[in-house]
Amino acid sequence: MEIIEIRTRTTEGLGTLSFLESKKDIPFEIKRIYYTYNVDEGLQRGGHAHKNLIQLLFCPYGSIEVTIDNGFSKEKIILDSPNKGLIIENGIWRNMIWKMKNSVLCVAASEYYNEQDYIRDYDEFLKYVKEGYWNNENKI
Ligand code: T46
Repeated sequence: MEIIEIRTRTTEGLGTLSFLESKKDIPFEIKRIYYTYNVDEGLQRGGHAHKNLIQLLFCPYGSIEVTIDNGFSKEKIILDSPNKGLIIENGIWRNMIWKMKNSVLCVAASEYYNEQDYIRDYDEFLKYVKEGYWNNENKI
């Protein structure tokens, strides 16, 4: 897990622009972008880990609490600023709670969508962790 500050330029009187580049600001090539919106306050999404996928999460509008869990410990991160990014490696269980209605969650992903890459059962996730599937390299 890594929290990054997304590069940002403010032009006087014209607002602010944030940007990031593959392999410069984040440690992977972006193969996919997706975003989640129209979500009511208090709703929770996620509840899965990825076998191989690495992602950057950021919230350009609103406030979203992300809980990450490596099978040993959990940590909560609030994405509440457009220039704050959270890199989540593979082998990490995640949940996201919408702290503000209509908050937008944007994700840059290292791989194309592949349902086979998901672990959606928590006990199965713990089994992968205990068997050393990720060699414990991705501990929080
Ligand atoms: C993650 C968190 C942060 C696709 O068809 N293509 C896609 O690229 C994605 C991401 C999803 N889907 C389908 C799969 C489901 O039928 O869209 C539906 C909703 O996906 P899911 O329930 O997995 O959404 P979240 O918000 O729980 O999780 C998503 C990502 O799936 C996941 O990788 O890390 O956002």
